Amino acid sequence: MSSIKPLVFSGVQPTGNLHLGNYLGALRKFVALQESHECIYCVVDLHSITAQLVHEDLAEQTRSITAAFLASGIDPAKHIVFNQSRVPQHAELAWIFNCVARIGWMNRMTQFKDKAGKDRENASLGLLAYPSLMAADILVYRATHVPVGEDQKQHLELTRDIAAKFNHDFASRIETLGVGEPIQMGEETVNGFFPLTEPLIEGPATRVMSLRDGTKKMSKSDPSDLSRINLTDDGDAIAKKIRKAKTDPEPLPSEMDGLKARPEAANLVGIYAALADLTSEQVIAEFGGQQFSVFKPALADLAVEKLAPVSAEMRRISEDRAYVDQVLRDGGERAGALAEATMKQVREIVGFLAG
Ligand code: AQP
Repeated sequence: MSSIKPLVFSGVQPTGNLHLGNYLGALRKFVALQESHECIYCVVDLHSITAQLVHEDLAEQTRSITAAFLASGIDPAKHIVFNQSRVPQHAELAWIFNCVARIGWMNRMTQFKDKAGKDRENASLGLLAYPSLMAADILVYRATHVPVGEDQKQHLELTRDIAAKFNHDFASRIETLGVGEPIQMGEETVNGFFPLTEPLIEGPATRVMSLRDGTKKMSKSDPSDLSRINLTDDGDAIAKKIRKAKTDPEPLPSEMDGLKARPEAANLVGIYAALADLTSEQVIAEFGGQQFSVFKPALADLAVEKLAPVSAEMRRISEDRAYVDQVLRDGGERAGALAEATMKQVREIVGFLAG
């Protein structure tokens, strides 16, 4: 019987307030997948120290992301919610993957290039190795599916490369120990230990853009708060940010093609579609030909209707610190048991002496 079963894993860094991009690109998908899959959702605190080492409020940020998970509708009793640093097997597997992956692979990552900036020599080694830890987060559970935003696609391709190279480099030990599974590699089926994880990147809001610049991703670290809608914003703040969102003077087009050279308009249409569970085509069919003076208030009403209950629930849950900590402790124990089962086999495959 195969021990690789369909399993969803994903994580969010505790590096600031969650925004609409995180919500539509990740959290809402996390919630939907609970119906069809076993899921593990992680607050990836080890990742948060790669770009900036000292965070005065790391513990509070970790609780706040957990509260956002729970407020969005993740059920911590049926699924697993925990913070990464509680399960040291993530870091242990990441070290092995550091020795599997090549420096050239890491140097090509656009997130590393963006975050390291011009002075790459001065970036932390952790920032360079970030995708290796991300591969370990996923593969320590031998997870098969990972819901993420478009920006994480390249890291997931690297996760597949690391899994494939591990399976290849240790092929004979995997065979001898009898711990392999049939893994589909393109047309071929090979005997391997780690699955080739599938990214789940679908829908109209896989890359929500800044409200101030439709060519830049909506991001926690953008200095302008007007560039993003935070999950903690109240109704007035949400409405104000949408009213002030950058647009052009033209009305919305009647055909999708008309959005091609209009990134800000395309972004607002995508956000409306995702919040209303429609396609962008359906939004264009409804609002095509209308001015932004009509579309923006409709979008603001919809955003407030969908986000206000989440932000109220987040505030309520955040006040119950003991409950949030208990969820993370309990999730950490359950995740730790699963991760240790994988690592026992990995240690044997690599050949470390134990016992
Ligand atoms: N703009 C976005 N549109 C769609 N999805 C997004 N995600 C992030 N931004 C967008 C997805 O949210 C999940 C969690 O991301 P994260 O917080 O762990 O890391 P991040 O991508 O670094 O988030 P930010 O907000 O962009 O932070 P900074 O400013 O620190 O870089 C992931 O699934 C991500 O794809």
